[in-house]
Amino acid sequence: MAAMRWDIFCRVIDNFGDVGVCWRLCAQLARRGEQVRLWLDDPQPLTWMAPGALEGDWPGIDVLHWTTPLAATLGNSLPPADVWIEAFGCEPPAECIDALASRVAAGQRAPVWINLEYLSAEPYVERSHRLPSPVMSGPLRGLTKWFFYPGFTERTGGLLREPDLLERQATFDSAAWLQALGLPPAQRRVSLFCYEPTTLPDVLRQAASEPLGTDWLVTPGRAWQAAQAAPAGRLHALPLFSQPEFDHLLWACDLNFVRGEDSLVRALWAAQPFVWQIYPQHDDAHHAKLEAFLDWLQAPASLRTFHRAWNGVGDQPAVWPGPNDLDDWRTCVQAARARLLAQPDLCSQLVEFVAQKQ
Ligand code: TRH
Repeated sequence: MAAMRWDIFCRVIDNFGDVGVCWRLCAQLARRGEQVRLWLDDPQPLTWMAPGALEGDWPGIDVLHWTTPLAATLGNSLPPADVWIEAFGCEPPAECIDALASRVAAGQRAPVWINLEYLSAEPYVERSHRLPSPVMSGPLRGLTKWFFYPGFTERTGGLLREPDLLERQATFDSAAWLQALGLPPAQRRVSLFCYEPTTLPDVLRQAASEPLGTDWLVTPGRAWQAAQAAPAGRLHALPLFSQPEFDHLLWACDLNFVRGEDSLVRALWAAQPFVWQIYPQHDDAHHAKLEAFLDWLQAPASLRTFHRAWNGVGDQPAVWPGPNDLDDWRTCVQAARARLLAQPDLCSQLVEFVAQKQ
């Protein structure tokens, strides 16, 4: 199949997940020889997540600053794309919509237009994946967008996974990596990437009271600030890592606390025990999303209870895992990962879907 030109539109709502997911997709498409333009309203996180991205050091990827209004050099003047991906339902820039409307009116073909949705294990994902969404109003009325849902089962769009992931993991030397960071050897090493779980102070205290001792490797920003509010035990402040280095962190720890969307997927690939803090929604819609994920994960009781407490659901306290619990959690994650590895990855499925719709 000939290489295509992809426009990926991303508006940052908050945090790093929007950029993180879009960048990963861009990198994987570019590795397959595709030409990608990533439209970002806030490109700053790429300075640490993907060094060189803003300087044009990544072959096949152009990062474009999506301002409102759009700079005169963008919009109409760029060669048309074969595919439009609007990430998480963001509308493409008005200037791009108008330019496309003129091209369509002149008889040119419209790009395959995909709405790449948020990740969830809830049943609606299988029902909605690949459904058409007719454009009912505006200059592009009459065109069709397509829903594309990431997910954990075969009837979804799958998860982002690099083709060389297993190879990278197999050759990773965690001792050398930790030493290079200047981190001391530890009995139990735990990474912390979270929002502000109310139970965090209690969890830190429980871990600190154990004879084994726990070293917490804490990511900058919200996690570090939350841990600082009630510090207990050995806390190490981490720098902001590039995405590949963030993977190394997860591979080097005995237990990972992750959050949002993209780091959850990375924790699954890391195959170490993990606890997920789900992105909170105002109407508590995230409670059902959490339960659906725990069901899919086939989480043992101790892992379910910990997740609920960590996410402020119900009234049972978080109980710091003993060695047997951690073994159970690891077995569960490894089985889940094996199920996922048997499914095609998101980028491959997306390319195939686009080819069908052209
Ligand atoms: O930052 P997040 O909380 O993002 C969230 C979620 O995506 C959520 O679903 C969405 O609605 C909200 O943003 C707007 O967590 P997430 O998804 O794990 O994204 C973090 C990204 O940052 C991920 O790609 C990993 C990356 N990262 C690094 O590359 N280096 C680092 O040092 C750290 C801490 C993160």
